[in-house]
Amino acid sequence: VFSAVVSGCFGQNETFPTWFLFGAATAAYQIEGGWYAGDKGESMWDRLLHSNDITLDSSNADVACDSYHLWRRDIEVAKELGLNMYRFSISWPRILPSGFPNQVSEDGKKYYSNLIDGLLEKGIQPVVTMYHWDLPQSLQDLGGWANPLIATWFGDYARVLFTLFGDRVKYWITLNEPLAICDGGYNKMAAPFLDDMKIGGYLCNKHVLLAHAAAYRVYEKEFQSLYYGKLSMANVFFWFKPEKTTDDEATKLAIQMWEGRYAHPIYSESGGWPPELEKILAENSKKEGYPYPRLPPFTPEEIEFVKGTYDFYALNHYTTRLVRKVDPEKAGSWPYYGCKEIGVDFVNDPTWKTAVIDWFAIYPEGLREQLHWINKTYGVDQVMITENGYPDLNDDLFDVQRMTYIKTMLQQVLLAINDGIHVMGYTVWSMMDNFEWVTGYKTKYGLYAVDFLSPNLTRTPRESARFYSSVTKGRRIPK
Ligand code: BGP
Repeated sequence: VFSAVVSGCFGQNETFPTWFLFGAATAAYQIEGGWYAGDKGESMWDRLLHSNDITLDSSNADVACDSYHLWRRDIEVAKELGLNMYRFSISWPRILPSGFPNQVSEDGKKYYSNLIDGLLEKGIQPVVTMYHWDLPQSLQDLGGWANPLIATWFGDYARVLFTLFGDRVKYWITLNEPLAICDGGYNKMAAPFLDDMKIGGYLCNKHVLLAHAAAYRVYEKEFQSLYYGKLSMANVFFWFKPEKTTDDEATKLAIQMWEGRYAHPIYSESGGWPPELEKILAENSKKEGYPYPRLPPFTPEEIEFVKGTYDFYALNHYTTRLVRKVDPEKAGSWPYYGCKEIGVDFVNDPTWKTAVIDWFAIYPEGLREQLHWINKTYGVDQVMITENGYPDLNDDLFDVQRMTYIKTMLQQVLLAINDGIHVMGYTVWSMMDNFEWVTGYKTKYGLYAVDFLSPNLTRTPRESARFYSSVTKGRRIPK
């Protein structure tokens, strides 16, 4: 209250509120290794990379950061950073080797239980992602995210997790980035690496939403009154701005295509697909002679089932792009399928700097603008930034650009809080270098560098880690 009064009377508050969560994130397949340890089942990423050479450095994540063995060191790292929250994911096939709850792995149970207890002992809240892309291969063999039964399978898996860990985990992220699961997985960018966006990808769109909702409803009905946890699905979005005023309408549509498709069914008052987008996509499939609309319609019961399944908005934010309206025929198809559907291209503002990856524009104000958009559009009063980070290709410990990126993003978070948006926390991707999907170990995002050639995969703090720990300790951004 005192800080609110001070900020109200004397301008901007420069410290983060006492309840604010400072975190860093990782994901099971990217760090754990131990791909065949204990009785773990095979995941679709295991299968994909054991049988194809598709990563930039021909690598896979059989060992990765070996967090399966080195989890105690990971907890120390989180502590050194002064985190009060660590976001990690549970590997579905490590807990349920067959994909189904007929057999719960003792080994998997012990592994995550130890990790959660170890974090809590150090005063660090676990924020647990239930699915960060490593689907049991057994379920992929049954059609994976294109099979409507996956909503039930995911609900059953969720029940196992809530039963095992619900007494200790208060923040759950059901799915990480449905956009990457569907638009990536069915557009040859991620496992299962299919080229089937127009049918499989859009089926996936509906099923991820139903699966998320199934997990949310299980918690609501069977666990909420016991554990009082908070759940959400983490959406990844570029923030979009028009290149010129003539691109305003195209930008609104782009926001619907990449943000609304996954958010409108959950957060809007009406529920269901964003109407304008649904119409355009249905016309596109008609034009091609496909008898069904691209976005599979929800029944009225499904709309109600999905609507309102959130306790906060979980946002993975990395960058901002300018939208240019173009002829759909001439639109590019990168980074995600969809540009051709709605007739847009993405461009960089020439005044913005970029990271090593040329599409990764640095425009920190975009984060605050996106937080305002979410708040205004959906009236959500709590948002957690579940990922934000800076890619680089070199191993340098003196990572000034990453440090500056995090600093300027945190400044925007503080401004948003001062604007009255309840930002619950901020999470750096990533706590340490790891296996970055199709770029293998080439792209570095870590606050800590990992020496992948050393026998004990040494974790060493970068300059950005020192900076971030000074923020977490002082709860303010050093000048
Ligand atoms: C997010 C994913 C993370 C991580 C990060 C960096 O979208 O949730 O798992 O990989 O992006 O992505 P990339 O390695 O594709 O640059």
